[in-house]
Amino acid sequence: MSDLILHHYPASPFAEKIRLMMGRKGLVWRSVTIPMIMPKPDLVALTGGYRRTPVLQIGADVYCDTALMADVLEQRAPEPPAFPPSQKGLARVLAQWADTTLFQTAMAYNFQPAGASAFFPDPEQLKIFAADRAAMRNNAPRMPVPDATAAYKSYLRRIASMLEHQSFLLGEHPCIADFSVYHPLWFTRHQVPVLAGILDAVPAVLAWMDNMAAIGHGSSSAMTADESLGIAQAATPEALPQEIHQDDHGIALGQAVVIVAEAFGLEPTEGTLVAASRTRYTLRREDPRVGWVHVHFPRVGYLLKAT
Ligand SMILES: N[C@@H](CCC(=O)N[C@@H](CS)C(=O)NCC(=O)O)C(=O)O
Repeated sequence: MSDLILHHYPASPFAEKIRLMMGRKGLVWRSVTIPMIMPKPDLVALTGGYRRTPVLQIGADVYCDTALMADVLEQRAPEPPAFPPSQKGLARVLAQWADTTLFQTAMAYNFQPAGASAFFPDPEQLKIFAADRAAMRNNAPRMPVPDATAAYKSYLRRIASMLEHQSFLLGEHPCIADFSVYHPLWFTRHQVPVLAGILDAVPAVLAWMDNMAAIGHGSSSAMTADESLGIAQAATPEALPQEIHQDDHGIALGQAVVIVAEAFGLEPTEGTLVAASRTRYTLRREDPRVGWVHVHFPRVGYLLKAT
């Protein structure tokens, strides 16, 4: 079986979600450190444009977005399950709320001036980072800090109330909702500890965070970007599963397409559409440094267009 190769950097909250999911499943994985800001030439050689963090590579298959990576990990290592059988829909909806609304609110709080200068003590570095993220948001302003603070406090109380009678958000075991809700809070607690006092009002959340942190990251070993590109070059994409082709766009398989995230990080990925299942799109593309690869995106959160 090909190695799981995670392209990420230590301070990435979404990467922390996947690192913990791999820990929960006791997986062994390879770790490629990528830059926090553009340019990311090695990553983009694999994805064809997509630049967000993390990206999961398995041979010549490249998986974009942690929602899709969670499904891939579940298929590869079904035990223990990350999707509670009786609450799959609820778990996905809660995870999606956390990956969007909770994440954006928490990051607006985390990157208020005190957090930003603690995270980037060098003002020049902070300026470069802020410009990169502003471009990713198409220069839309972040939520004002007082509004983000108020909303974050409300969300933390809601999370605390879910933990009143159970150890994890939807029961006695961590599921996809826990991993998604955890990562923005992890950033507050561990990356901008100067702002972590906001968590003191919700001790049940802090105790749950301790339990989440105790899951660990499984077993990883470092790999260079060049090595990972060589692995893609030497591999052949996995055969696509025989799933029903769901055409919602009037685009046939074999057509040239472009996929762009719905919001935040709008770098397009171009290729040939080779699969459009109920849950994901797959593009086939060739790059001089990696040969032919399949790049997979979830449907939710991404726009598909014919070129
Ligand atoms: N919906 C995406 C969101 C990923 C995301 O926004 N990641 C942040 C970092 S945690 C990012 O890409 N920031 C810019 C960068 O790393 O270049 C996912 O679930 O993977």
